[in-house]
Amino acid sequence: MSRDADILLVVDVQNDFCPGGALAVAGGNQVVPLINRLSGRFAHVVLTQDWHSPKHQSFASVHPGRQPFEMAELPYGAQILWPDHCVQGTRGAEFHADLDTRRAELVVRKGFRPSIDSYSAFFENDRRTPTGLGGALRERGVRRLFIVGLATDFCVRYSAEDARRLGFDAVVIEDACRGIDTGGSMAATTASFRQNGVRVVTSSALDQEAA
Ligand code: VGL
Ligand code: ZN
Repeated sequence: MSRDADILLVVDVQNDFCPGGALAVAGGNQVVPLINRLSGRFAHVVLTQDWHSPKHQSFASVHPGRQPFEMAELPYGAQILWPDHCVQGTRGAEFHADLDTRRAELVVRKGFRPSIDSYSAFFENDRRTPTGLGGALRERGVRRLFIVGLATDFCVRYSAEDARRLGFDAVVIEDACRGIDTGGSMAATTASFRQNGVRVVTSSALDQEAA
């Protein structure tokens, strides 16, 4: 697993997605020790960081009368409205204090355009505006991504789908992820992974493969 064509993609392990944060994912903090252990075993580690402008259009607070977790129609399509979270420069947007970021070679910040959300590490939610990660990984000869982090049913899911769409192999390490689960999103994620050829493994199965 230290193959040069593999990377570990660590998605949005930030305070706001951990207990006590603005968009807390149940058990979000529990992935940290496991991800730290995994990152020591990969030759290449890339992080993503949800990094919203203040008054971002994905925030329910900017839509009068709307509540978090409701759906809205934005110019690029349907969008879930979220509590304000991961605002640039805030504590909530910082990586979890125990996440070992020392070996990260690249940090992809996303969601900074005020009018469009970005779940995926590769494309914003119009699914066309690239972040640049696809080109960066291709130029470096990466062929396979192992994906971990928060949240399973949003940023992990969209990143894995887009990785497949771009022709990379995608492996989600499920016990190193936690989900939000709103409106059937976890079930939809399981179905999507199956349909799109995203492999789902446990970290212990990976340990055995490597042994
Ligand atoms: C995420 C909702 C809004 C995620 C980010 O990291 O999965 N979810 N912004
Ligand atoms: Zn966000």
